[in-house]
Amino acid sequence: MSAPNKNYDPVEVTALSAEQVQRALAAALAAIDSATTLDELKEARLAHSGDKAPLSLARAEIGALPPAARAEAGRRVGAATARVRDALSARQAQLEKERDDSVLVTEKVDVTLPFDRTPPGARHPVTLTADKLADVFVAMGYEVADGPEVEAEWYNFDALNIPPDHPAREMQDTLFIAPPGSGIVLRTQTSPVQIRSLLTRPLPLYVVSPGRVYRNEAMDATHLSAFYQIEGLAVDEGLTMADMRGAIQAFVDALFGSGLKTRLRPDYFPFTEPSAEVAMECHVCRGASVKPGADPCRICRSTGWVEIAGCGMVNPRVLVACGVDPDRYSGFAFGLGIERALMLAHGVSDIRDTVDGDVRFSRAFGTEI
Ligand code: FA5
Repeated sequence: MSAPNKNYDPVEVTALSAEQVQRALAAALAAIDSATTLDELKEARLAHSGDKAPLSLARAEIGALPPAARAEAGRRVGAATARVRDALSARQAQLEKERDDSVLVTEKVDVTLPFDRTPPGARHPVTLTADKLADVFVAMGYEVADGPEVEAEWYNFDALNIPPDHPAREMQDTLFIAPPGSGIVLRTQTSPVQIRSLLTRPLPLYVVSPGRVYRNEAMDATHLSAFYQIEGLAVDEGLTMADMRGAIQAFVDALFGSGLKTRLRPDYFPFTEPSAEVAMECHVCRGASVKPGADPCRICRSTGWVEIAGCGMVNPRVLVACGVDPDRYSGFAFGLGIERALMLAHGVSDIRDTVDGDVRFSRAFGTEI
């Protein structure tokens, strides 16, 4: 069955009069003209050229006009619509250009203006010296080992053959940060890393350990209460003092250039036996200041030698404390102060310059800041 016919309900349509078209056109042109931003122009476009705009509605109804009226209405509305379209695109181009011009002005970057940049910073000369020394040993196959600055007394003293009542505990004034009896200290030397390495690493072992240490000492031109040391430890079968001598010569060559003699003289450290004090030929006067009548040398105080490190063969008691068989293994260890080495290498007369934080000190080392 077919659907019932729809009721025919003719709508009477009249064309916009010339006057109405003119008014709609004038309103559109005024809105386009007064749009000062692209957003305002977008609104004007919607209002005067969108589907609901008077001219658009009029155009849509042209087809419903009596044939005789269509041509005239079409021309009138078409011409007005074309003018609106042209005005819109002209204004669009104009506003886009204004926007681009103002962006060029407001976002202009003057690359010739003086800059005010936060300096990126750089590594401190003490760090550079520590790295340089560690690198010498890494190149010889040593590993870099680390240890805590807050250390157990057992590692800092006992295992290093310094029991509680040993007079050697007085050699390094200890800073305690926990109640007496807690067994916790600020490490006074990097030597506890020897113990930590022996207890955790397989043999043979070759380690170097730079790090900060603390002592309850008054600061003066050659003493700090927090300073850096670098420790070396080698434990293997058949190591002798000749091997130790070679290792020491390597770091002297690296820091001061090759050709300086080194000298070992007996010293005492509880954790090495025998122990020695390492001195090197004075790199400034090369011994000349010792001769009668020669100019004095402030670096070596005219002795011809400067002390640079402590060293020795690892005491068998230390090996035993770490479970290492002293009949099979032997070792050597050495330790030196990094600030003191830096002072010697660069002629710094006051160690406090290394902790003042004055950037002029660092710049003198060629550090780029
Ligand atoms: C020791 O600390 C030993 N642990 C070194 C060692 C390691 C010996 C391995 C044998 C085997 P000593 O207390 O001498 O030794 O200190 C070593 C170096 O630290 C000194 O030669 C010196 O360069 C530096 N040093 C010592 N006290 C200070 C201080 N207050 N300020 C700056 N540097 C210091």
